[in-house]
Formats: sequence, C-alpha cells, structure tokens
Amino acid sequence: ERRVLAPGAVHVPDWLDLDRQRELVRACRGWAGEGPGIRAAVMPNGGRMTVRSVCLGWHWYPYRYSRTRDDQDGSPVTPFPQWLGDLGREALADAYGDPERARDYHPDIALINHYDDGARMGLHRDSDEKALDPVVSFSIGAACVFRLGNTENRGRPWTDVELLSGDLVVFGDESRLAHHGVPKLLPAYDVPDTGLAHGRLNITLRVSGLD
Ligand code: MD3
Ligand code: FE
Repeated sequence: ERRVLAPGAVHVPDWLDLDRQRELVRACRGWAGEGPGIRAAVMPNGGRMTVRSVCLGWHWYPYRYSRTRDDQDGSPVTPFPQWLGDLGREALADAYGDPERARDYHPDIALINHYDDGARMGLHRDSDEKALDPVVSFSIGAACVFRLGNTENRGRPWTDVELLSGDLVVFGDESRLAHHGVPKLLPAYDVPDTGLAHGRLNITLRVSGLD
C-alpha cells in the first residue's frame, strides 16, 4: 500500500522483496569494503556522526559533495551503477503512481548509511544537492523511528513513522526540504534474514545537479 506522510512524501511498506533486500545488502557490503571503506563522518564541530556511511557517484562529507573522498584518502568515489538508477525509477513510479515522471528521474548519488544499535541521526535538511528532484530511500534490517518534520525549523510539528526492513519512502516536492532524522532503532522487532548481521541499512538515491 501507499501512505502519504505529507505532500510529496510517500511511504510504501515492504516494497523490496526479500531477494532484493539481500541483493542490496550484498552490494553494500562490497561498496563498504572498497578503498578506504565505510566511515563515520566528522562534523565541523569535531563531533563524529554515529552513523557510518559510504557514497556512490558523489562523495558527501559535511557539508559538501566531491568526486574524491576528500575526508579519507582522496581516492575517486565509486561510480553510481546503472542498475541502481533503474531501481530508483521503479521505486518513484510506484510511490507516486506516475511512470511518466519516473522516466525523467536520473539519480547520480547513493548514500549508504549503516546504523549500529544506539546510532541515530539528528533532525537536519538535505540541502547540499543543487537539484530538488525527489530522494528515494530504502530501509533494510532493524526497524527504526523516522521523524519527518517541517520545512521551517527543527521543532514541531513532526510525524514519527516506523520504517521496517524492505520499506520505501520517496521525498519530493513540498517535502524535499523538510527536516528529518532517525531518533532511534527499534531492536525488538523480528528482522528478516537479509544477510545483514546487525543494525540498519538505509540507502538514499539523489540527484546532485552537479557536474
Ligand atoms: C526527507 N538518512 O542520509 S532516509 C540522510 O534513514 C538521511 O538514514 C536517514 O536523512 C536514514 O540524509 C533518513 C529518509 C530521508 C532522506 C532524505 C530526505 C528523508 C528525507 C530528504 C528530504 C526529506
Ligand atoms: Fe537526510
């Protein structure tokens, strides 16, 4: 089913079947092991993020994108694969029920986040992309509370949604610049056997608008 969380924000529970979740876990394991590997980004204030991440297409670190891993060894970022763009178009078509719009969706960034127990992501906006095309988000592994706030500030009103393994959320239009975060994982849930040993994997596909 499709659940509209806010204008432009659509949640499709259990969109990825178990085979696709396993395929993504395998792929992410490969990407996380390439080059300098998965890392916890360091914020300008010196604090380390609790989430560990790896990027495809463009490398993000607070708060910019580059083609090289400038906060690691400076090596070129892993290319964004064609098949992942195809998956993103399929996801957008289903979430928005709009295959026409999906044909023009060409993500060139994947941010892969891994949450260990206790990891969280504070409320923030994703505004480092130059384009305002939708963000496609896939969740795999442990369940979490996802908080969707408002565009104006980090306070209320917000909506809390539980995201489970296999869930898809698309954030576009009026929700594209909304504040959002992950206050906590929900380790009590039964988690399907995706091949992920522990924690939660989140994959977001984005359009950079950069060249
Ligand atoms: C709402 N990741 O990487 S994905 C991030 O679960 C990030 O790892 C979270 O926030 C995670 O920046 C949330 C859902 C998400 C992604 C992008 C959005 C929600 C969004 C952009 C605009 C509004
Ligand atoms: Fe975000």
